[in-house]
Amino acid sequence: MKKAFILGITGQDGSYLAELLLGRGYHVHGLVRRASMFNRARIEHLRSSDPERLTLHYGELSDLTSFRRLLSRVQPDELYHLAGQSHVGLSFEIPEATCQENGLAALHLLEIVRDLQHPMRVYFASSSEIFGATSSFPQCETTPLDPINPYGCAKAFATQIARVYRKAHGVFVVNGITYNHESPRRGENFVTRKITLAAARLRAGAKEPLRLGNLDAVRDWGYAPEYVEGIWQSLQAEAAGDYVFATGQLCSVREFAQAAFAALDLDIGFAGSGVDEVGRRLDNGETVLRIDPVYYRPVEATLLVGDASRARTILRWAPRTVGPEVARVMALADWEKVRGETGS
Ligand code: G4F
Repeated sequence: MKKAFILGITGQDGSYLAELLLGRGYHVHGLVRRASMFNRARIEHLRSSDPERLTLHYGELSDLTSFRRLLSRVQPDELYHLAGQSHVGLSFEIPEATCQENGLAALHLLEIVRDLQHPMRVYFASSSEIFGATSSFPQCETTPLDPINPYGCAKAFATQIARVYRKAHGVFVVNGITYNHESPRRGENFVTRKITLAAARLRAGAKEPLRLGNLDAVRDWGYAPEYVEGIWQSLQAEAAGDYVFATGQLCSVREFAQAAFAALDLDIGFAGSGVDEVGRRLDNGETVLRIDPVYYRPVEATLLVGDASRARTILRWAPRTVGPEVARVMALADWEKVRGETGS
């Protein structure tokens, strides 16, 4: 039985990946942080359905000696490094922690893997944010790195150091350069989930308008369960390499919001501009969306849109759910959740 180790198993991608691996007969190990509150909602169903093949270990990647001991005991065939501070906006507030968790931690991990006798394949969760201010559209694996926020800088460092370990030390390490990928399991402080939850609550009768930052920001939004398929496939390939995982299509925050509201039969129109822009229901004129500059970022990435040709050719991976359709799937899931909670 193949063994996989997932760092970040309690997150959106980690939980979908654990499901996929268990479905493929793996024994899955995951590292979880000791905290006063449980944060395992996304994998609770797996813990009860597959207790023999899912093993959780308390630990921290920063506790290097313990983590090294754990890895040499478990001896996984595949190691997925999906952990870290994942909020770009927050990285302006906590840049040092972000760079520790998203940059230096990858180097620590590679050093451990390099020393271990047991060979393992490593996946590193890189990000479109490594391209930040690029003027190349769409971006691919060879697009020069040009990050513009602490999060992107940390991911750029880790991506490049992984390339160094691949070339210099022969470590089988893959950089998955993923563009935004969302799902009903997305954290509530990311714009997509914030929108779909607000739409569901509005439909259930809530009156408080949704407050967002830059509605003109555009992203290449895909569907997380499809991205973990590519992540797994990338470690099954003959050779290690970098892969862009993206839809190749752009959608603005405004368009995403419109699609989410429309999925719940709430048509909204926009009026005004800048901080005075508002979203109103077309049927009754009610204001359901306002701008709050607190959510503006000091700098915004340019047009991050990915070319996934390499993943398509080598891994036979292709996204199926794109932008507005992702919004629809998430809004319907949140509506079910809110309906259950409120009895609507
Ligand atoms: O949902 P976001 O916070 O995602 P962002 O910054 O693109 O980062 C996500 O995708 C990256 C690429 O895959 C990952 F590396 C990263 O870990 C994370 O998963 O923001 C998306 C856009 C931004 O332009 C932001 O300015 O939405 C804009 N936005 C507008 N109003 C908002 C809001 N973002 C948030 N979080 N909250 C708002 O109210």
